[in-house]
Amino acid sequence: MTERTFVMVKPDGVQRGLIGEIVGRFEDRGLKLVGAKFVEIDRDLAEEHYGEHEDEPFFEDLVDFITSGPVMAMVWEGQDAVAQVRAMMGETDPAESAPGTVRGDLGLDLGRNVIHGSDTEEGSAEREIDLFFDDDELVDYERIDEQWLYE
Ligand code: D4T
Repeated sequence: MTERTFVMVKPDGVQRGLIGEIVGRFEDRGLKLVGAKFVEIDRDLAEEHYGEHEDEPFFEDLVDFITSGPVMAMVWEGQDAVAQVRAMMGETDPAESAPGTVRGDLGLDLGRNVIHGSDTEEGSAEREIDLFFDDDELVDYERIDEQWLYE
């Protein structure tokens, strides 16, 4: 099923110059970029985005980190995009992530895990896309390789 997912290169990924590497992986896979913005997240947005973790001991550090510098926020579209992006990202902890995944190739530490992608829970991707993007910031278009990507 064609769906959209929210992806963010976190401040560590931006500072380490990994935006191009990460975008390239999703492009090569055949996913389609339908929205992108390079922004600094304010505390309110960060707290809302990570609301499910507000009672966790790591919550304050997490909000500090995600607001510490610019992030690259994106929406990617494709067949099973949510699950495919999660698989390509690796585990939450880079140390437990398989080589070949973004975190398994590009990270070492749980608190600096380079990338965020919506989880597969029903409605998560839509909620996050709405949090970061207005409808008119998302683009409908066809990529010329679509007939070679999908049967
Ligand atoms: P995000 O949401 O950042 O893409 O990560 P995940 O979806 O893979 O994992 P998560 O929501 O469980 O964790 C959010 C964020 O919190 C950091 N974290 C997590 C942390 O600093 N200490 C911890 O013990 C955990 C579980 C890392 C990712």
